[in-house]
Amino acid sequence: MTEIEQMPDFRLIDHKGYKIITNIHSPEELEKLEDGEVYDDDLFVVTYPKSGTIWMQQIMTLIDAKGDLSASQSKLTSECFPWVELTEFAKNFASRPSPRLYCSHLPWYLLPKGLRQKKGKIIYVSRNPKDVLTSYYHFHFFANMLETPKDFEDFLDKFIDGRVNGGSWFDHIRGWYSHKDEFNILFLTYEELIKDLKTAIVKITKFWGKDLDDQQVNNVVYHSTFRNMKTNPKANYEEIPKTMLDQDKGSFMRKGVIGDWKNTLTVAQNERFDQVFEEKMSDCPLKFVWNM
Ligand code: PPS
Repeated sequence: MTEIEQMPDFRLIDHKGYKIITNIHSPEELEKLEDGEVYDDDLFVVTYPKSGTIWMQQIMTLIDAKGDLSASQSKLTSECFPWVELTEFAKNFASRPSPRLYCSHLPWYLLPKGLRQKKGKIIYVSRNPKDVLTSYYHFHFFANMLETPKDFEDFLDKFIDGRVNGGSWFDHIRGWYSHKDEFNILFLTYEELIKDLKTAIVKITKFWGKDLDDQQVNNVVYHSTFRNMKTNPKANYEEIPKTMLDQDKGSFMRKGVIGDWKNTLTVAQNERFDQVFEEKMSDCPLKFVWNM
């Protein structure tokens, strides 16, 4: 059987106003996940796609190992720190041993309801949406479960309308931000991690309630820089099968900078994005860093 014949049928479908992918997500399992029991030592990192998820997976795994890279090398990052919405993990939510670490792209209303009683902790990481859009566009050529865009204009339409895995960036961030007081949540931005990784790591460590000395924090910083993650097969997902990610066509660790959108959006596309941003976000107090 060829690679193509083995490829599962990946289709974007709607689940309660959010977009998921057939064969990796299941509406039935997501429905059950909402009622899953939450424990105080559960920790979720929540992001819209391309906002720094695998970066946070690496940072959190290293904080947990007090900066010891070898402790985080024995298993795939996706096993230590899985996406809760993937069917195999959503199904086993109740039986996973504590303390449970998950990442998720789900909107606020699809994660287990217990989180809304401030049980467990959430770290929400956002990124300026022009860089999210740019990163996501490139990722669609690399990830086989996502439809290859016709061109950037086509992808821009889909992103603005929320016709992508993860749904609307605007709804995602607005939803999480407006419901923040219901959760035990720390908001961080990709840009603050870029600008001062150590300060961000110390903030995360405190929020999580971990106790690391300065050398251990420095080790976490060192092993989670873009350069070091890019050459670490465990951190950059080189081991994911080709049916999911075609390593010849791209990389999770692409550029890792602020402002790459300038190399992709035309002047007209940028003006259109600014107009949509203004319409959808003018009443939201969150501020974004667009350039370094
Ligand atoms: S996904 O598919 O949603 O899990 O993708 P996600 O991990 O959220 O986002 C991938 C982008 O994060 C960048 N990245 C980093 N930037 C700086 N430093 C480090 N250490 C780092 N790790 C990951 C990665 O390069 C992707 O952004 P782009 O702009 O495509 O480079």
